[in-house]
Amino acid sequence: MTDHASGVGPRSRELNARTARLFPGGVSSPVRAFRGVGGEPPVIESAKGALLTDVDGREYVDMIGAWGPMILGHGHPEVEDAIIARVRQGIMTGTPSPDEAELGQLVIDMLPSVERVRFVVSGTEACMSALRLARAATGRSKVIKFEGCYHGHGDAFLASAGSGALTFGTPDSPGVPPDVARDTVVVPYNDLAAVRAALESNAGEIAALFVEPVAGNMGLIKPLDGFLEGLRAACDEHGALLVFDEVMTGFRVHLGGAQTLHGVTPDLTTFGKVIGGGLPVGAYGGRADLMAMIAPEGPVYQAGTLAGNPVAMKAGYTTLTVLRREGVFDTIAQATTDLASGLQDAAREAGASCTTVSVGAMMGLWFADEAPTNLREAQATDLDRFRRYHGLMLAGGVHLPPSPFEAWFVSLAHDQAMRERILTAHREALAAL
Ligand code: HOZ
Repeated sequence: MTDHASGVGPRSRELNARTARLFPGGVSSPVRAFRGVGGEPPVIESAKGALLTDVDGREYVDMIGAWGPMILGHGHPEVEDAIIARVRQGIMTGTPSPDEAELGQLVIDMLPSVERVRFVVSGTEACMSALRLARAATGRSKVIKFEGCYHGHGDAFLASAGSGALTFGTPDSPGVPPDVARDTVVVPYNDLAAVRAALESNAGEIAALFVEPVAGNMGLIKPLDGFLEGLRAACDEHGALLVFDEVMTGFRVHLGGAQTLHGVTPDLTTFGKVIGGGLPVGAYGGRADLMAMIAPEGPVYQAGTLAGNPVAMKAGYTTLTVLRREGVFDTIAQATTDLASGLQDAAREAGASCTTVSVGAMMGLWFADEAPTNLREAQATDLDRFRRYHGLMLAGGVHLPPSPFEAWFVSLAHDQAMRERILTAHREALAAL
Protein backbone atom coordinates (compact mmCIF):
# COMPACT_ATOMS: atom_id res chain seq x y z
CA MET A 1 0.00 0.00 0.00
CA THR A 2 1.11 3.53 -0.62
CA ASP A 3 0.78 6.51 1.69
CA HIS A 4 -2.82 6.95 0.47
CA ALA A 5 -4.07 4.32 2.87
CA SER A 6 -5.35 6.76 5.44
CA GLY A 7 -7.96 8.22 3.05
CA VAL A 8 -7.76 11.61 1.35
CA GLY A 9 -5.26 14.19 2.54
CA PRO A 10 -5.97 17.29 4.64
CA ARG A 11 -6.24 19.75 1.75
CA SER A 12 -8.76 17.54 -0.07
CA ARG A 13 -10.74 17.17 3.15
CA GLU A 14 -10.74 20.92 3.69
CA LEU A 15 -11.86 21.65 0.12
CA ASN A 16 -14.54 18.94 0.25
CA ALA A 17 -15.90 20.50 3.46
CA ARG A 18 -16.01 23.87 1.71
CA THR A 19 -17.67 22.64 -1.49
CA ALA A 20 -20.23 20.67 0.55
CA ARG A 21 -21.55 24.07 1.64
CA LEU A 22 -21.37 25.55 -1.84
CA PHE A 23 -22.74 22.80 -4.09
CA PRO A 24 -25.41 20.11 -3.73
CA GLY A 25 -23.46 17.05 -2.63
CA GLY A 26 -20.29 19.13 -2.89
CA VAL A 27 -19.95 18.48 -6.62
CA SER A 28 -20.78 19.88 -10.05
CA SER A 29 -22.03 16.49 -11.28
CA PRO A 30 -23.33 13.69 -9.02
CA VAL A 31 -21.04 10.93 -10.32
CA ARG A 32 -18.04 12.77 -8.88
CA ALA A 33 -19.21 12.33 -5.30
CA PHE A 34 -18.15 9.17 -3.51
CA ARG A 35 -21.55 8.37 -2.03
CA GLY A 36 -21.78 5.18 -4.07
CA VAL A 37 -18.57 3.80 -2.57
CA GLY A 38 -18.12 5.69 0.69
CA GLY A 39 -15.36 8.06 1.72
CA GLU A 40 -14.67 11.30 -0.05
CA PRO A 41 -13.02 12.19 -3.36
CA PRO A 42 -9.46 13.40 -3.61
CA VAL A 43 -9.59 16.91 -5.06
CA ILE A 44 -7.56 16.80 -8.25
CA GLU A 45 -5.27 19.71 -9.01
CA SER A 46 -3.53 18.53 -12.16
CA ALA A 47 -3.42 15.74 -14.69
CA LYS A 48 -0.72 14.56 -17.07
CA GLY A 49 -0.64 11.42 -19.19
CA ALA A 50 -2.43 8.70 -17.22
CA LEU A 51 -1.83 10.35 -13.85
CA LEU A 52 -3.90 12.59 -11.62
CA THR A 53 -2.30 14.60 -8.80
CA ASP A 54 -4.43 15.80 -5.93
CA VAL A 55 -4.13 18.97 -3.88
CA ASP A 56 -2.14 17.03 -1.26
CA GLY A 57 0.42 15.96 -3.87
CA ARG A 58 -0.81 12.35 -4.05
CA GLU A 59 -0.68 10.63 -7.41
CA TYR A 60 -3.26 8.25 -8.90
CA VAL A 61 -3.43 6.27 -12.12
CA ASP A 62 -6.58 7.62 -13.74
CA MET A 63 -9.22 5.14 -14.88
CA ILE A 64 -11.96 7.77 -15.22
CA GLY A 65 -10.48 9.70 -18.14
CA ALA A 66 -12.91 12.57 -17.47
CA TRP A 67 -15.67 9.95 -17.92
CA GLY A 68 -14.55 9.16 -21.45
CA PRO A 69 -13.09 12.08 -23.38
CA MET A 70 -9.36 11.73 -22.54
CA ILE A 71 -8.56 8.89 -24.94
CA LEU A 72 -5.09 10.28 -25.69
CA GLY A 73 -4.35 10.85 -22.01
CA HIS A 74 -4.12 14.17 -20.21
CA GLY A 75 -2.12 16.99 -21.73
CA HIS A 76 -1.37 15.38 -25.07
CA PRO A 77 1.08 17.92 -26.55
CA GLU A 78 -0.61 18.25 -29.96
CA VAL A 79 -4.04 18.74 -28.42
CA GLU A 80 -2.70 21.28 -25.93
CA ASP A 81 -0.85 23.24 -28.62
CA ALA A 82 -3.90 23.29 -30.89
CA ILE A 83 -6.11 24.55 -28.07
CA ILE A 84 -3.66 27.27 -27.08
CA ALA A 85 -3.19 28.43 -30.68
CA ARG A 86 -6.95 28.64 -31.19
CA VAL A 87 -7.45 30.51 -27.89
CA ARG A 88 -5.07 33.16 -29.22
CA GLN A 89 -7.31 33.60 -32.29
CA GLY A 90 -10.36 34.28 -30.14
CA ILE A 91 -12.27 32.03 -27.78
CA MET A 92 -15.79 32.37 -29.15
CA THR A 93 -17.46 34.53 -31.73
CA GLY A 94 -20.98 33.15 -32.16
CA THR A 95 -20.44 33.09 -35.92
CA PRO A 96 -19.47 30.34 -38.33
CA SER A 97 -15.81 29.34 -37.89
CA PRO A 98 -13.49 27.18 -40.01
CA ASP A 99 -12.94 24.85 -37.06
CA GLU A 100 -16.49 23.47 -37.01
CA ALA A 101 -16.22 22.54 -40.69
CA GLU A 102 -13.01 20.59 -39.99
CA LEU A 103 -14.50 18.58 -37.14
CA GLY A 104 -17.83 18.12 -38.93
CA GLN A 105 -16.11 16.67 -41.98
CA LEU A 106 -14.04 14.34 -39.84
CA VAL A 107 -17.10 12.99 -38.01
CA ILE A 108 -18.90 12.42 -41.31
CA ASP A 109 -15.82 10.69 -42.74
CA MET A 110 -15.43 8.42 -39.70
CA LEU A 111 -19.06 7.41 -39.15
CA PRO A 112 -20.67 5.84 -42.19
CA SER A 113 -24.26 6.51 -41.08
CA VAL A 114 -23.68 10.21 -40.41
CA GLU A 115 -24.45 12.19 -43.55
CA ARG A 116 -24.89 15.51 -41.77
CA VAL A 117 -24.25 16.63 -38.23
CA ARG A 118 -25.15 19.42 -35.77
CA PHE A 119 -22.86 20.42 -32.91
CA VAL A 120 -24.21 21.06 -29.44
CA VAL A 121 -22.44 21.37 -26.10
CA SER A 122 -23.14 18.11 -24.28
CA GLY A 123 -24.29 14.54 -24.76
CA THR A 124 -27.45 15.38 -22.84
CA GLU A 125 -28.30 18.10 -25.34
CA ALA A 126 -27.48 15.80 -28.25
CA CYS A 127 -29.93 13.15 -27.02
CA MET A 128 -32.68 15.64 -26.23
CA SER A 129 -32.31 17.18 -29.69
CA ALA A 130 -32.23 13.82 -31.47
CA LEU A 131 -35.44 12.82 -29.69
CA ARG A 132 -37.17 16.03 -30.74
CA LEU A 133 -36.10 15.39 -34.32
CA ALA A 134 -37.31 11.79 -34.19
CA ARG A 135 -40.68 12.92 -32.85
CA ALA A 136 -41.01 15.55 -35.55
CA ALA A 137 -39.97 13.15 -38.31
CA THR A 138 -42.39 10.40 -37.30
CA GLY A 139 -45.25 12.47 -35.89
CA ARG A 140 -45.14 10.17 -32.85
CA SER A 141 -44.39 10.90 -29.20
CA LYS A 142 -43.18 7.77 -27.44
CA VAL A 143 -39.63 6.58 -27.02
CA ILE A 144 -38.24 3.18 -26.06
CA LYS A 145 -35.12 3.02 -23.90
CA PHE A 146 -33.38 0.26 -21.96
CA GLU A 147 -33.12 -0.27 -18.21
CA GLY A 148 -29.76 1.02 -17.01
CA CYS A 149 -28.97 2.95 -20.18
CA TYR A 150 -28.26 6.63 -19.70
CA HIS A 151 -28.93 9.21 -22.39
CA GLY A 152 -28.21 12.31 -20.37
CA HIS A 153 -30.57 14.00 -17.97
CA GLY A 154 -33.33 15.13 -20.33
CA ASP A 155 -36.78 14.47 -18.82
CA ALA A 156 -37.71 11.77 -21.34
CA PHE A 157 -34.65 9.70 -20.46
CA LEU A 158 -34.81 9.73 -16.66
CA ALA A 159 -36.70 6.46 -16.48
CA SER A 160 -34.71 3.46 -15.21
CA ALA A 161 -31.70 5.59 -16.07
CA GLY A 162 -28.11 4.49 -15.55
CA SER A 163 -24.95 6.33 -14.43
CA GLY A 164 -25.37 8.62 -11.40
CA ALA A 165 -29.16 8.22 -11.48
CA LEU A 166 -28.61 4.49 -10.90
CA THR A 167 -25.74 4.88 -8.43
CA PHE A 168 -27.70 7.29 -6.25
CA GLY A 169 -31.04 5.49 -6.45
CA THR A 170 -32.99 8.04 -8.51
CA PRO A 171 -33.37 6.22 -11.84
CA ASP A 172 -36.86 7.78 -12.18
CA SER A 173 -36.20 11.34 -11.09
CA PRO A 174 -38.81 13.42 -9.27
CA GLY A 175 -39.53 16.54 -11.29
CA VAL A 176 -40.23 14.68 -14.51
CA PRO A 177 -43.90 15.41 -15.33
CA PRO A 178 -46.03 12.23 -15.36
CA ASP A 179 -47.18 12.95 -18.91
CA VAL A 180 -43.56 12.99 -20.06
CA ALA A 181 -42.74 9.81 -18.14
CA ARG A 182 -45.71 8.05 -19.73
CA ASP A 183 -44.18 8.54 -23.16
CA THR A 184 -41.04 6.62 -22.19
CA VAL A 185 -41.27 2.85 -22.51
CA VAL A 186 -38.53 0.94 -20.70
CA VAL A 187 -37.40 -2.58 -21.56
CA PRO A 188 -34.51 -4.79 -20.36
CA TYR A 189 -31.21 -4.54 -22.26
CA ASN A 190 -30.40 -7.44 -24.58
CA ASP A 191 -34.04 -8.57 -24.61
CA LEU A 192 -35.31 -8.50 -28.20
CA ALA A 193 -38.59 -10.19 -27.32
CA ALA A 194 -39.36 -7.36 -24.85
CA VAL A 195 -38.52 -4.79 -27.54
CA ARG A 196 -40.88 -6.43 -30.02
CA ALA A 197 -43.62 -6.65 -27.41
CA ALA A 198 -43.18 -2.95 -26.56
CA LEU A 199 -43.34 -1.98 -30.23
CA GLU A 200 -46.46 -4.08 -30.73
CA SER A 201 -48.30 -2.84 -27.66
CA ASN A 202 -47.51 0.76 -28.65
CA ALA A 203 -48.06 0.22 -32.37
CA GLY A 204 -47.85 3.44 -34.38
CA GLU A 205 -46.79 5.45 -31.31
CA ILE A 206 -43.03 4.88 -30.97
CA ALA A 207 -40.98 7.67 -32.53
CA ALA A 208 -37.58 6.20 -31.70
CA LEU A 209 -35.69 3.54 -29.89
CA PHE A 210 -32.59 4.86 -28.10
CA VAL A 211 -29.82 2.45 -27.21
CA GLU A 212 -26.25 2.52 -25.98
CA PRO A 213 -24.95 0.01 -28.54
CA VAL A 214 -22.40 -1.09 -25.97
CA ALA A 215 -23.82 -0.12 -22.58
CA GLY A 216 -21.44 1.82 -20.35
CA ASN A 217 -23.69 3.48 -17.81
CA MET A 218 -24.65 0.38 -15.80
CA GLY A 219 -21.05 -0.77 -15.87
CA LEU A 220 -19.82 -2.17 -19.17
CA ILE A 221 -22.34 -4.55 -20.74
CA LYS A 222 -21.92 -5.88 -24.25
CA PRO A 223 -24.78 -6.39 -26.68
CA LEU A 224 -25.49 -10.07 -27.23
CA ASP A 225 -24.97 -11.46 -30.74
CA GLY A 226 -27.82 -10.34 -32.98
CA PHE A 227 -29.24 -7.80 -30.49
CA LEU A 228 -28.36 -4.64 -32.42
CA GLU A 229 -29.30 -6.24 -35.74
CA GLY A 230 -32.61 -7.26 -34.18
CA LEU A 231 -33.26 -3.69 -33.04
CA ARG A 232 -32.66 -2.44 -36.57
CA ALA A 233 -35.14 -4.95 -38.00
CA ALA A 234 -37.77 -4.30 -35.32
CA CYS A 235 -37.56 -0.52 -35.80
CA ASP A 236 -37.88 -0.89 -39.57
CA GLU A 237 -40.90 -3.12 -39.16
CA HIS A 238 -42.64 -0.60 -36.89
CA GLY A 239 -41.58 2.67 -38.56
CA ALA A 240 -39.57 3.80 -35.53
CA LEU A 241 -36.18 5.48 -35.82
CA LEU A 242 -33.16 3.68 -34.39
CA VAL A 243 -30.93 6.06 -32.44
CA PHE A 244 -27.49 4.94 -31.29
CA ASP A 245 -26.26 6.89 -28.30
CA GLU A 246 -22.54 6.80 -29.03
CA VAL A 247 -21.68 9.50 -26.51
CA MET A 248 -19.51 6.95 -24.73
CA THR A 249 -18.76 4.45 -27.51
CA GLY A 250 -18.11 6.89 -30.36
CA PHE A 251 -14.42 6.80 -31.41
CA ARG A 252 -13.76 4.60 -28.37
CA VAL A 253 -14.97 1.05 -29.07
CA HIS A 254 -13.87 1.49 -32.70
CA LEU A 255 -12.78 4.51 -34.74
CA GLY A 256 -16.15 4.27 -36.48
CA GLY A 257 -18.10 3.73 -33.25
CA ALA A 258 -20.12 0.72 -32.14
CA GLN A 259 -22.12 0.95 -35.37
CA THR A 260 -19.01 0.11 -37.39
CA LEU A 261 -17.85 -2.52 -34.92
CA HIS A 262 -21.22 -4.28 -35.17
CA GLY A 263 -22.12 -3.39 -38.75
CA VAL A 264 -25.51 -1.94 -37.85
CA THR A 265 -26.67 1.38 -39.29
CA PRO A 266 -28.75 3.66 -37.06
CA ASP A 267 -30.91 6.49 -38.40
CA LEU A 268 -29.43 8.98 -35.95
CA THR A 269 -26.38 8.95 -33.69
CA THR A 270 -25.55 11.09 -30.67
CA PHE A 271 -22.02 12.02 -29.61
CA GLY A 272 -20.14 13.57 -26.70
CA LYS A 273 -16.95 12.89 -24.75
CA VAL A 274 -14.10 11.92 -27.20
CA ILE A 275 -15.56 14.17 -29.92
CA GLY A 276 -14.56 17.18 -27.81
CA GLY A 277 -11.18 15.92 -26.61
CA GLY A 278 -11.97 17.12 -23.07
CA LEU A 279 -13.75 20.36 -23.97
CA PRO A 280 -17.54 20.61 -24.04
CA VAL A 281 -18.81 19.20 -27.34
CA GLY A 282 -21.85 17.11 -28.13
CA ALA A 283 -23.31 16.37 -31.54
CA TYR A 284 -26.10 14.54 -33.27
CA GLY A 285 -26.20 13.44 -36.85
CA GLY A 286 -27.41 10.86 -39.28
CA ARG A 287 -29.57 10.55 -42.38
CA ALA A 288 -29.48 13.66 -44.54
CA ASP A 289 -33.27 13.73 -44.98
CA LEU A 290 -33.75 13.77 -41.21
CA MET A 291 -31.05 16.35 -40.53
CA ALA A 292 -32.61 18.62 -43.18
CA MET A 293 -35.53 19.04 -40.77
CA ILE A 294 -33.34 20.97 -38.30
CA ALA A 295 -33.65 24.79 -38.15
CA PRO A 296 -32.96 26.94 -40.05
CA GLU A 297 -33.17 24.48 -42.97
CA GLY A 298 -36.27 22.88 -41.52
CA PRO A 299 -38.83 23.54 -38.79
CA VAL A 300 -37.38 21.56 -35.86
CA TYR A 301 -35.87 24.14 -33.56
CA GLN A 302 -32.58 23.64 -31.76
CA ALA A 303 -29.92 26.25 -31.02
CA GLY A 304 -27.00 27.11 -28.73
CA THR A 305 -24.92 30.18 -27.87
CA LEU A 306 -21.75 28.16 -27.33
CA ALA A 307 -22.45 25.42 -29.90
CA GLY A 308 -19.51 24.83 -32.24
CA ASN A 309 -17.15 26.71 -29.91
CA PRO A 310 -13.96 26.96 -31.99
CA VAL A 311 -11.60 26.06 -29.16
CA ALA A 312 -13.64 22.96 -28.38
CA MET A 313 -13.87 22.11 -32.09
CA LYS A 314 -10.09 22.32 -32.32
CA ALA A 315 -9.64 20.06 -29.28
CA GLY A 316 -11.96 17.48 -30.82
CA TYR A 317 -10.47 17.74 -34.28
CA THR A 318 -6.91 17.33 -33.03
CA THR A 319 -7.84 14.45 -30.75
CA LEU A 320 -9.55 12.56 -33.58
CA THR A 321 -6.73 13.37 -36.02
CA VAL A 322 -4.14 11.85 -33.66
CA LEU A 323 -6.43 8.92 -32.85
CA ARG A 324 -6.79 8.07 -36.56
CA ARG A 325 -3.06 7.88 -37.16
CA GLU A 326 -1.72 4.48 -38.08
CA GLY A 327 -1.52 2.27 -35.02
CA VAL A 328 -2.75 4.75 -32.40
CA PHE A 329 -6.23 3.35 -31.81
CA ASP A 330 -4.92 -0.23 -32.01
CA THR A 331 -2.32 0.55 -29.34
CA ILE A 332 -5.01 1.81 -26.94
CA ALA A 333 -7.32 -1.12 -27.71
CA GLN A 334 -4.45 -3.58 -27.13
CA ALA A 335 -3.57 -1.85 -23.84
CA THR A 336 -7.20 -2.25 -22.81
CA THR A 337 -7.26 -5.95 -23.72
CA ASP A 338 -3.97 -6.52 -21.90
CA LEU A 339 -5.14 -4.71 -18.79
CA ALA A 340 -8.48 -6.51 -18.70
CA SER A 341 -6.85 -9.92 -19.12
CA GLY A 342 -4.11 -9.11 -16.59
CA LEU A 343 -6.70 -8.16 -13.99
CA GLN A 344 -8.70 -11.27 -14.82
CA ASP A 345 -5.66 -13.55 -14.46
CA ALA A 346 -4.73 -11.96 -11.15
CA ALA A 347 -8.27 -12.51 -9.88
CA ARG A 348 -8.13 -16.15 -10.94
CA GLU A 349 -4.80 -16.60 -9.13
CA ALA A 350 -6.32 -14.99 -6.03
CA GLY A 351 -9.38 -17.23 -6.27
CA ALA A 352 -11.63 -14.16 -6.46
CA SER A 353 -15.00 -14.18 -8.16
CA CYS A 354 -14.22 -11.31 -10.48
CA THR A 355 -14.82 -10.88 -14.22
CA THR A 356 -13.42 -8.25 -16.54
CA VAL A 357 -14.93 -7.14 -19.85
CA SER A 358 -13.46 -4.91 -22.54
CA VAL A 359 -14.45 -3.46 -25.90
CA GLY A 360 -12.03 -1.25 -27.81
CA ALA A 361 -10.71 1.27 -25.30
CA MET A 362 -13.31 0.82 -22.57
CA MET A 363 -13.51 -1.85 -19.92
CA GLY A 364 -15.32 -2.97 -16.81
CA LEU A 365 -14.83 -5.18 -13.78
CA TRP A 366 -17.55 -7.10 -11.98
CA PHE A 367 -17.42 -9.06 -8.76
CA ALA A 368 -19.25 -12.03 -10.27
CA ASP A 369 -18.29 -15.26 -12.04
CA GLU A 370 -19.84 -14.09 -15.30
CA ALA A 371 -20.29 -10.74 -16.96
CA PRO A 372 -23.87 -9.43 -16.64
CA THR A 373 -25.99 -8.96 -19.74
CA ASN A 374 -28.58 -6.57 -18.31
CA LEU A 375 -29.28 -4.28 -15.37
CA ARG A 376 -30.86 -6.94 -13.18
CA GLU A 377 -27.77 -9.13 -13.50
CA ALA A 378 -25.50 -6.13 -12.90
CA GLN A 379 -27.35 -5.36 -9.68
CA ALA A 380 -26.96 -8.99 -8.60
CA THR A 381 -23.13 -8.77 -8.70
CA ASP A 382 -21.29 -8.23 -5.41
CA LEU A 383 -21.70 -4.46 -5.17
CA ASP A 384 -20.46 -4.28 -1.60
CA ARG A 385 -17.24 -6.01 -2.61
CA PHE A 386 -16.79 -3.43 -5.37
CA ARG A 387 -17.18 -0.62 -2.85
CA ARG A 388 -14.43 -2.03 -0.64
CA TYR A 389 -12.26 -2.77 -3.68
CA HIS A 390 -12.66 0.83 -4.83
CA GLY A 391 -11.32 2.16 -1.51
CA LEU A 392 -8.40 -0.25 -1.56
CA MET A 393 -7.52 0.67 -5.16
CA LEU A 394 -7.61 4.36 -4.28
CA ALA A 395 -5.37 3.67 -1.32
CA GLY A 396 -3.09 1.81 -3.74
CA GLY A 397 -2.91 4.84 -6.04
CA VAL A 398 -5.53 3.97 -8.68
CA HIS A 399 -8.54 6.25 -9.20
CA LEU A 400 -11.44 4.11 -10.43
CA PRO A 401 -14.88 5.55 -11.17
CA PRO A 402 -16.61 5.67 -7.78
CA SER A 403 -19.44 3.32 -8.72
CA PRO A 404 -19.79 -0.29 -9.88
CA PHE A 405 -22.13 1.07 -12.56
CA GLU A 406 -19.56 3.06 -14.52
CA ALA A 407 -17.16 1.93 -17.25
CA TRP A 408 -13.39 2.38 -16.97
CA PHE A 409 -11.57 4.33 -19.65
CA VAL A 410 -8.13 3.49 -21.02
CA SER A 411 -5.95 6.00 -22.87
CA LEU A 412 -2.84 6.14 -25.01
CA ALA A 413 -0.96 7.08 -21.84
CA HIS A 414 -1.82 3.78 -20.13
CA ASP A 415 1.49 2.22 -21.09
CA GLN A 416 2.94 -0.91 -19.57
CA ALA A 417 4.32 0.93 -16.54
CA MET A 418 0.89 2.39 -15.77
CA ARG A 419 -0.78 -0.98 -16.29
CA GLU A 420 1.74 -2.58 -13.92
CA ARG A 421 0.82 -0.04 -11.26
CA ILE A 422 -2.84 -0.90 -11.69
CA LEU A 423 -2.10 -4.64 -11.53
CA THR A 424 -0.04 -4.27 -8.36
CA ALA A 425 -2.80 -2.30 -6.64
CA HIS A 426 -5.37 -4.85 -7.86
CA ARG A 427 -3.41 -7.83 -6.45
CA GLU A 428 -2.99 -6.03 -3.12
CA ALA A 429 -6.65 -5.04 -3.05
CA LEU A 430 -7.86 -8.58 -3.77
CA ALA A 431 -5.58 -9.92 -1.03
CA ALA A 432 -6.99 -7.39 1.44
CA LEU A 433 -10.69 -7.82 0.58
N1 HOZ B 1 -22.03 9.99 -18.66
C1 HOZ B 1 -21.04 10.02 -17.65
C2 HOZ B 1 -20.65 8.65 -17.24
N2 HOZ B 1 -21.70 7.82 -16.86
C3 HOZ B 1 -21.42 10.80 -16.50
C4 HOZ B 1 -20.92 12.16 -16.57
C5 HOZ B 1 -21.59 12.91 -15.48
O1 HOZ B 1 -22.75 12.65 -15.21
O2 HOZ B 1 -20.93 13.76 -14.91
